[in-house]
Amino acid sequence: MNDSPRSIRLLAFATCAALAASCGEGSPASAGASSIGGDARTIIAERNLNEADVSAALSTYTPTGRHDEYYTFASGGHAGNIIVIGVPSMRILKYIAVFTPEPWQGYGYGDESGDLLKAGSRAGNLITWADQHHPALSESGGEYDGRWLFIGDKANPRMAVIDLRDFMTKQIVTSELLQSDHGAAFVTPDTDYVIETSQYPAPLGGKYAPIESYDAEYRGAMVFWKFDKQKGRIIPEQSFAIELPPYMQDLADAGKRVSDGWVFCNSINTERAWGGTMEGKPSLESGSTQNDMDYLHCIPWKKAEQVAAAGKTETIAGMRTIRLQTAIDEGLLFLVPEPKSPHGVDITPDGEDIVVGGKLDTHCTVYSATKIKDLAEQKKFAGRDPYGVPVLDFKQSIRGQCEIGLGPLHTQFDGQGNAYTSVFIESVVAKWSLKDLKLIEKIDSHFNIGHLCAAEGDTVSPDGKYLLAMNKWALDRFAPVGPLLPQNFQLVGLAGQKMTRLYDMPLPLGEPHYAQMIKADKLKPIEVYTPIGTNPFHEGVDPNAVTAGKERIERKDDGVHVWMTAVRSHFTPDIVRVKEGDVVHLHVTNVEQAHDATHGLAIGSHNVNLSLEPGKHCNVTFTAKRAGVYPFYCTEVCSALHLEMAGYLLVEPR
Ligand code: CUK
Repeated sequence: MNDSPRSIRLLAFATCAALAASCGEGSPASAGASSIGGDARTIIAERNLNEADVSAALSTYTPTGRHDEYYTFASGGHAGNIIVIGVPSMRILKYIAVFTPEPWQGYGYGDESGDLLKAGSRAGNLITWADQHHPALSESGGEYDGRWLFIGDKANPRMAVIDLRDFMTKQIVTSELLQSDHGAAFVTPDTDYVIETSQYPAPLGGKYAPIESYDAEYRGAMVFWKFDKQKGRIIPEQSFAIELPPYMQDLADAGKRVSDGWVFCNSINTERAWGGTMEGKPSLESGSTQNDMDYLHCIPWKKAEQVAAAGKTETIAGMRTIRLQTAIDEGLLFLVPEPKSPHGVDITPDGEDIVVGGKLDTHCTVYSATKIKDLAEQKKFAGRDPYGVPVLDFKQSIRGQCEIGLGPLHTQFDGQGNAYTSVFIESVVAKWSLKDLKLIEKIDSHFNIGHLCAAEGDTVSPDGKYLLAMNKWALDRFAPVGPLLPQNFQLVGLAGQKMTRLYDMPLPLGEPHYAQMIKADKLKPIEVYTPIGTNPFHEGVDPNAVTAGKERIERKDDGVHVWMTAVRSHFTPDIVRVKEGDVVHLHVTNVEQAHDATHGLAIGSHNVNLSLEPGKHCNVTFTAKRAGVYPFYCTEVCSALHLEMAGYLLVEPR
């Protein structure tokens, strides 16, 4: 940890040069015998490595027991989880279960985690997957504070709250106001609100309206989920939404510093195309790309918060909603043209510049928050959209444009005045200067980069140093695994004169889209649950927590209750007798406080699978439908007598 990557790199070059000199050119490795794990010089020759390879290896290699400098929290995409990755080692540290049941963590297999997943039901359906795009770390004063993480689900618009003390999902909320999201999650600089914006317009509140009434009945909306930092929970009753015109709102970013109090959101399909290729209409793809300009949405959310507090809302599907006309009347929504099918909108560390990448454009357009606010406040409008929303003049709103390359998407910052933009079609990361909007350098990505993520790169004080290129295509980068290929995360070093590629990491479980990278020392994870009997989903000791000596089995009106403890290497009780058809309520406490002394509890044939970290309490309810003898046992190797940590569920016939 005391060696900076830059000094490591310099050392690497020095070492390499010395090695190359002493090796002599093309000195052949001795045939047959391998020197892997032996002499460095020979390994370099044998593995056919060059200077850059060795430098990259030394920049990321992390000896045993040494911790990473950064955590990256990447969306797990379709897998509905979060991937925690150490940087620079690129070692996966954990998957955090969010929207999908996860057996190792017992997530979705106990009463409370089951209820959590049920809270994310939509249209009466329990949903067991997600399409996660954008994780957002909680912020204080525009800095990551290491306390919470949020993520949305594009397919089934929901918002999840993850506690970074125990890396567990604590809450899932959803509103039928929206039928999809994409601009989610984004937080305001003090995490007062977590923002979720719809992508595909639909009648608000989960209603039906014919698609022919798209212009009149279909709408977008931006939801401001109120986050209570004391409780660590979203408070749906204190949340509100703003109705938006039926454009396809895309990514959003909350203003900071100069632009604090505002949120900016892209849109595509301002043409309001809705497909119908088999009904003689143009495809959505062609219908939505007719206009040269779409609209950046500029929303003063602090003002909107006051309008909502004044009760100028209508409750739709349980959500206090500021209707579009009210938003126009109260000065809560302004549009600014933005070039052709924009995608990313990212605000500079000082909050002054709003960088927009156009998928079908070659520029990043840099808007000025000050100019936009002035035009909005002075009501200097260039016109109105078909819904009467004021439109600001493009030229008067921008500071300039930077010629980037084909298909700029997302931008992050290094705190040294540089911006880094992912360029999808050209498949590069472009580094450019914010001061004079000039391109500095490009580095190839393999291949077709989507998002990128620099160390604390969207905060008020980015660190530079590392950047993660999140590539959609891997093609030939890894050993072939059939037609479905992993994504490729490429770690890029920013500390040197030039950007350097340090590591390729295949990501084989979903399309992650976005990640955020935070300095590791900002997190303060707990080691065990204290006091013993803590229920992580309730906070505090569970009313059914068990202490040693108080284990018991009782038959009650609602079924058989079993209060059980787990400790190396036994469950108490280890025989559970019930009758065929009984509802069984199992209350299990791991009464240990030793670091990493985790037990599991599996009961065969009953879909019961708990993870019992030290001090944790779990409740699970199941029905013993069929008479029989069912062993139960600990699923985490916990001691030399782990195999003996077992018991029997005896289901007697009626
Ligand atoms: S993203 Cu969601 S389509 Cu560029 Cu933020 Cu991948």
